[in-house]
Amino acid sequence: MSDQEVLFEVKGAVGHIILNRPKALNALTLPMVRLIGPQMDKWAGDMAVKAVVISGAGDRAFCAGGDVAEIYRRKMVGDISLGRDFFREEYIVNRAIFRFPKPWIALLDGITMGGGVGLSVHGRFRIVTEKFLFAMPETGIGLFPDVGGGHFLPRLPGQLGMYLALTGQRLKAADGLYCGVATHFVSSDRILALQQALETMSGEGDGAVEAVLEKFTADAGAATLPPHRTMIDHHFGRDTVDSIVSSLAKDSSEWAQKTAGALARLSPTSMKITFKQIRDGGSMSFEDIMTMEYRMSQGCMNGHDFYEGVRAVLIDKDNAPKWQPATLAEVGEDIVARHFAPVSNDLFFK
Ligand code: QUE
Repeated sequence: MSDQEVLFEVKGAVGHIILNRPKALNALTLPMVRLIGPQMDKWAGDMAVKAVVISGAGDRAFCAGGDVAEIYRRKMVGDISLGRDFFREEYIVNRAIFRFPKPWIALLDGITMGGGVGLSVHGRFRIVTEKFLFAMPETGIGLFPDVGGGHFLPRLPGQLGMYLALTGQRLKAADGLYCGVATHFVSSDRILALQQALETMSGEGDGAVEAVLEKFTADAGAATLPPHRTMIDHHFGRDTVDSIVSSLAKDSSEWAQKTAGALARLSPTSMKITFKQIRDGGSMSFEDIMTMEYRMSQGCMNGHDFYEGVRAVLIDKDNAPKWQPATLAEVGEDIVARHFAPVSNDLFFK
């Protein structure tokens, strides 16, 4: 197997992108981003390529997220350039996927979190299997659900997006389909045959892909979220993070208490900036959202909780981050506003 971090191959009608860091759960690096962007431009203009299929090497993950541990390690030796460049170039690729002129088909046969969601959810087809495990877990590392989370999350039904954004809740296939982050279920042992069928498909456009997929889709089983949906919409539809938390605290149900307990472990700053991102993103264009998210990313790079969160979850693995500020009450409007202020190298799209 090649040791390139991303593999590209045209087979029949399909341009394949294979994320190839299986030992790191295919976590996305800046070199990978710099390979994917230009290849997308080539395939957008290549008549022979009717669709792009993106998948992950190995049997565990599509993509576990951005390689935030590397951003941390560089920062610790005084190099802040990766924290400046990675998010910017990653978001440019997220936007290119959102605007890609041909069917974008993500094969989500494993862990799909953070940056991996950004490589899939903005395309038309998100195929999931029984190994699919989704999350936007960034509030647990002092970040926020970026890569266009400000676009897709507020557009999910009811308050599901705010719930997933704030809690980082993990979803399996059936719940992914229920929320709308996934579009089709295919059994993992049929993924290779699906790829071959796409390579030999006749016609082009979404309709041709749909005709192939029809022959492979299966039942994902029952979702677990529907029984909690009324509570999700009730609690997560409130006007502030503080009122979401106090609303959950007053609800003695097991689900509400478990959810309140989960929120109590997450970065208070991340929760407050995420709330504004998801509420504001519901009425913004994709491009304006990416400008906002780039500002937010740089706010996090200039703060405390991101480095502490990465340390606790990915470096030392003690899972005991010491957030600063430590409580929601201490996160004032000034701190939130600082994450939405223009930056000197703002990311703008034409
Ligand atoms: C939040 C995140 C990430 C995370 C855990 C979080 C993330 C990320 C990884 C990750 C996991 C396994 C790896 C790796 C990275 O974990 O973005 O290299 O092998 O990439 O709670 O945002």
